[in-house]
Amino acid sequence: MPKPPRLIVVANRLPINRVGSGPSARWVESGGGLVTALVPMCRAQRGAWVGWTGAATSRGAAVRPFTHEGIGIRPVTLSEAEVDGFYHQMSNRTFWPLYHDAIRTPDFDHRWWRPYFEVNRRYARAAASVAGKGDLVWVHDYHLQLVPGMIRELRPDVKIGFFLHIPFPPEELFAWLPWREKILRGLLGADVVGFQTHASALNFVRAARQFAGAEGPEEQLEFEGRAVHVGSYPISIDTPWFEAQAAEAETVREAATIRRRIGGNRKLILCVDRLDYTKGIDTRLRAFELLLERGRFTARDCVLMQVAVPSREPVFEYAEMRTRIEQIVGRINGEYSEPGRVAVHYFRRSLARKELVAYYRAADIMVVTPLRDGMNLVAKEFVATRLDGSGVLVLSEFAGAARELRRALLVNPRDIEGVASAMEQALSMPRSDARQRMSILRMIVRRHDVAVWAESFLESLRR
Ligand code: ADQ
Repeated sequence: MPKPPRLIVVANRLPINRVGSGPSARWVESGGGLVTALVPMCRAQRGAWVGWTGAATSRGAAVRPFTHEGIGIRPVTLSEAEVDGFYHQMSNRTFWPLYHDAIRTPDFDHRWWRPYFEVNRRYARAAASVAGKGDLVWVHDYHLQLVPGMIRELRPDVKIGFFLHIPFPPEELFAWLPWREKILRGLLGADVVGFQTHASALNFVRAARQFAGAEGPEEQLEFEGRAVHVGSYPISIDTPWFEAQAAEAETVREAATIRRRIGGNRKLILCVDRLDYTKGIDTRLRAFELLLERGRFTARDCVLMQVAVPSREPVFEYAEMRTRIEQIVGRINGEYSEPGRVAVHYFRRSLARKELVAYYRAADIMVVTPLRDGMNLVAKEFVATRLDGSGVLVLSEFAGAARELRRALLVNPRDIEGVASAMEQALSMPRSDARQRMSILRMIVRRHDVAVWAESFLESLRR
């Protein structure tokens, strides 16, 4: 009998982190939806994971492959210069801004192409060396866009899938990329190319026809005599985990403590993001400032809590944005706080996942206003924790999540007046209306969790 295919995941990072040092050092599973969804699948299928360890290593120092709790771990090592050229520069200063509507002007520097290409080739070779005939190799995200094509050259006997976690830009923006044809050829090396939304899938199809000579219908392109299936597979969260965590007595206690500490009767407006310019943190703060300026609600009625995880700090645009956000927070608090009633609480730190759930539970309103976002899991996580059906979600139209979470209060994040009005609407929404909306949102995240997402992608790949 032929062996069932194994799942080989190829992602920028491994699903485990090395903690501690010396003989007591060990590998522990990193959190996050992707890891939670794919690790059990990988384990069940005796699969493998190819990824970077997260620490730069000196040239030539390889970390040997090993097995961790039933999963083959194939570490990819990067030198400091490669972490810079491949990760900080090409991935995060070219692709990240370009694919997010060029919110910041992307930089195109030919010196970054070589490390991007070489690091992609290292991942591809690693994947090719662990895959068996007929295995399913699933490549993730914008760091590794050349990998599908490279694996196909090395191993035409495996099935190759690619999923992009961020948006794929409209053809007019994609056209800016000096390496546009190479990137498309890399992606078209896959059998299945998946996106968060139908709009991104369509953008890709147009670019592939225009710049790489792909032909045929939208969902089944023809490229160099092969069929490439293109589709949208909106990612989701580990809903059962969030529900179970929200129901824990400790979470309920923590949430009550948070509420007591902000002042019992004030409504808590919560915002949780990576500190990234795509997330619209500054415009959202300005909208809250406008709300206070209008005077219908004061710092006695409500408080905005912004939890922001530091991210990509070596990149100039991120440091600049951090300063701007901190200035706005200072300005709002200077103008509108009262003794014992701070208008904006700003925490620049990462929270443990359990703590985060307590904050979700404590909130009355969650405001998620990215200028552009592939999906946005925070919005779905908030919904999953609202076990009693309370809470209002204000959500940007430009987050992939808005395609599904249509009963949120949808806003244009650049329309500061509109966002302020949506916050006012959320603050004064009758409880029954809020519950009705939330019950529909909850049904969506319960039906469509991350396991359903992974299975639907893999089903396309097996076909
Ligand atoms: P991100 O841009 O990182 O992901 P998002 O989807 O919101 O954005 O995921 C962030 C994750 O980090 C969430 O799981 C959230 O709980 C966690 N997080 C945020 N702030 C935190 C804090 N202060 N402390 C602890 N945890 C925090 C990219 C794309 C998204 C896409 C995902 C998955 O940009 O559009 O949804 O990948 O495909």
